[in-house]
Amino acid sequence: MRIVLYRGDGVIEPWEREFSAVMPGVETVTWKEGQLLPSCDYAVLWNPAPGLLAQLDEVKAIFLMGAGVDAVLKFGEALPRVPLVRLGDAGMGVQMAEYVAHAVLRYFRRFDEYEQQARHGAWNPLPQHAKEHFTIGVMGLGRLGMPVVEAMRHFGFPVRGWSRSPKDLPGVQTFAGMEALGDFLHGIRVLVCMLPLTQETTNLLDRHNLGRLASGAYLINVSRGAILNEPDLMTLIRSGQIAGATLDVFRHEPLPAPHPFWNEPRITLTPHISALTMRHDAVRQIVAKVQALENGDTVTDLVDRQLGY
Ligand code: NDP
Ligand code: OXD
Repeated sequence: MRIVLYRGDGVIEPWEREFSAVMPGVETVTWKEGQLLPSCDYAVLWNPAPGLLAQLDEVKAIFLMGAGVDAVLKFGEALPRVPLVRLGDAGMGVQMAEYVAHAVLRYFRRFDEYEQQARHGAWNPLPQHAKEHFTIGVMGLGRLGMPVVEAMRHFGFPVRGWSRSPKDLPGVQTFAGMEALGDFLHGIRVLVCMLPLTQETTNLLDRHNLGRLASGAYLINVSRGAILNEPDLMTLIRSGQIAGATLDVFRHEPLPAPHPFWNEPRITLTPHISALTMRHDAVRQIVAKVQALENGDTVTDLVDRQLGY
């Protein structure tokens, strides 16, 4: 069996080593712009180049080294019509829960304000927020959204969830579809975005929708930058309607040097690290799916090209 491994960032050698360790008989090949690819059974990719995609019509499936699929679906008809398989949780769910729990608790327990106070030598206990009014809204109740919901429930916050299709989750107030978006957003204190980037979700977090949150609400975006209208967020933060944000993803990454987010103290930035691909887990998951396909079995985590995730 031959598998082509490709990453837009070129860091492929550790993946080759991991595949050889888990699947000793497999031949892994790499690809460089302009090369003719030998016939391969499968492709395992992240941020692929169009020149490679054009040579993958004959593979049995394309596996992605991550959970987000927007960077491949953007190729539209140029993407070979073969099964496209994203990573499942593969160790990312717990990382998302850690990241979001940290950002929520930092805001809820006012650690951000205590950090500022400490810098000025101020010993000044602040009034505690009332948890029963501190509703956390999670947009996207998928593989990575659900561990976040569970973490928030663990801490006893009132939790709302929003998804495309209706869900029944114990202890969570659920909302589904665009028609329920207004009711979902109304009065939320912390909004967590865990949605995939699709035609429907692009620019969803704009002035209008963010303006529906409770006054002084907080935003956490860990999914994709283009879901957020960045100038609208700046306007709402400057006006005080939004208290601040923790952002891990941006419309342009790395975030360009002159971007106003860099100099806004109410925004905490991280460089797209909220849930990293765990190579060890990812390769084992992909290899198990390759074996399932070879045995004629179905696999989970197939991408629905119509839905865009
Ligand atoms: P899933 O596909 O498992 O879940 C997506 C969720 O979003 C589902 O609940 C789905 O609803 C909901 N959804 C999709 N479209 C809409 C819509 N139009 N309206 C309402 N709800 C919608 O995705 P994951 O949880 O695995 O991942 C989410 C995203 O996180 C990824 O797409 C990726 O962009 C991002 N990500 C970011 C990382 C980082 O480090 N920053 C790392 C990994 C992923 P339904 O349940 O009805 O289908
Ligand atoms: C992913 C990501 O989608 O790293 O896996 O953002």
